[in-house]
Amino acid sequence: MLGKRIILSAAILTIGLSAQTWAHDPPDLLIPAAQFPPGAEPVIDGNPVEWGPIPVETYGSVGELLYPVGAATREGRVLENASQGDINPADFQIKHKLGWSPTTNGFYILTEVFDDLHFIGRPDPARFWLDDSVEYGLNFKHQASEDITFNDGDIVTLQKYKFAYPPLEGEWQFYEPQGNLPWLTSGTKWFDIGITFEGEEFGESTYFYELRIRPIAEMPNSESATEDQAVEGILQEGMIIHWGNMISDTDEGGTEDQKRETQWSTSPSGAAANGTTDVLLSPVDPGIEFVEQQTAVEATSWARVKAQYR
Ligand SMILES: [Ca+2]
Ligand SMILES: [Ca+2]
Ligand SMILES: [Ca+2]
Repeated sequence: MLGKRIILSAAILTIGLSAQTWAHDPPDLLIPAAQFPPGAEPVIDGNPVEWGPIPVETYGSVGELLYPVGAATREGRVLENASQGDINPADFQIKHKLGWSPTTNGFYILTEVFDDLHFIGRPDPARFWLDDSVEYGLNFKHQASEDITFNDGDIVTLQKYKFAYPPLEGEWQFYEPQGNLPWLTSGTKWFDIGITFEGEEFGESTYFYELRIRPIAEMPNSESATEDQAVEGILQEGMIIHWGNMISDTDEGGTEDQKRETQWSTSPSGAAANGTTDVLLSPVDPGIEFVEQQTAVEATSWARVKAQYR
């Protein structure tokens, strides 16, 4: 408990010192989310077909633009002195695309991760961050870091959605601050994720993480929070929300100290998916030829892949 308190104090100090720069991080970045017209919203199955026509240059971010964050940047680590874009594409590549829909009130994410070795082998299944994993945060209220509330017993305004896949002893989805609410899990009204891969499941591969998140503007940070206590945030065109993300690469492990070689975010303060990157909810882009629906063949084969891991 003492250790936890010390860490917490250090975190508060850090936030206090850098509040200005953390308000919207990085301050000059605004990522537009493509608006899906009705009927063109992605089916959450890990099949990225709906995302094909959406240019990542406009509606997303790629490895060369991301910042090294988290444990990998600590003293003595490979990335200690790395800066934006210092990613080795032979080791790890990341592509994020963002979308949204006023019809479903959904915020959509597709993250494509190439990895020379997809590794799942942490000693404790709960410590997902030691394995290849993806983490996202959403702060609907678009708050500066110092205004986000995330403490026990508080009203929380940041939700985090974290995954390490495939499951280890059944564990693969992790939510913060509340991870054990039966109404707040994948496949509910509040969010859904579909994950697939091409290549070797535990080798060289590209994983596709496809998410739909229905924003929770605020809710009690309590193990007994009920669904009707969650205040839904309504997405509107022209609105800016805060998105957080951190994608981790581990290529070897099996011990408590296994290496997270690289961890990348759209924001220098994005460790643990802190939600500080500005995302603009764009109008429908007439230049995009949206995929109205998947073909039946595609839907069937991808659904089967997904079902193996449910
Ligand atoms: Ca899909
Ligand atoms: Ca790697
Ligand atoms: Ca890896």
